[in-house]
Amino acid sequence: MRKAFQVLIAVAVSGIIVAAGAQPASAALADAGTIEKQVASVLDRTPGAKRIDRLTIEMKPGVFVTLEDPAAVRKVGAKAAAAGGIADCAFYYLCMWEHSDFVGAKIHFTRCGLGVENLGNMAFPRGGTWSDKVSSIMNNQSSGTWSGFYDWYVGGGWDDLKFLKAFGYWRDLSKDKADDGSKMNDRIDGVQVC
Ligand SMILES: [Ca+2]
Repeated sequence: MRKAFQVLIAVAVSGIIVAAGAQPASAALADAGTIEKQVASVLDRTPGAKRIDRLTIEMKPGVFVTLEDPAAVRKVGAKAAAAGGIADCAFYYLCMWEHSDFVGAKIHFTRCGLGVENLGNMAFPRGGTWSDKVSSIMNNQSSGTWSGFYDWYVGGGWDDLKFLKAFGYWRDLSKDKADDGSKMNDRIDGVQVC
């Protein structure tokens, strides 16, 4: 009797989990359409780029763009995402996100010695480029490796804003200032990875 009851409970609970985990077919289709459209847009605007998985495009050797996964955002929930629950930056990488708290589209780098990489040449998944879009950063390269972040000034040159040593991160650039006291958020145009 007791055992049968437990089985019933287990079935009922698993039924609930399946129901909660399922998403309407229309949402899944809309996600797939959004993802495919963004991947196609980045590939169209980036000669030599190649897709390496559902969400990730290699822009050129050592430079990757990862789309935000709409289904993952729904699953984690806006609050958990806002708390920085899904910071996803592999070891040996420098990662930069569209939004604070390491969410939104991500651009990540793993090659040294390339000088200042121009974000104005990197296609952003929903149009435009990565210039003036970065709002959080994680430096997860080899311990002690420095990365530099730059603004392009009107006269034509790189203005260094600030440097970040591995392991380190800036969770919300709207709360950080450049070394000269000016703003950091939505301002970075160039990055010296290492
Ligand atoms: Ca800028």
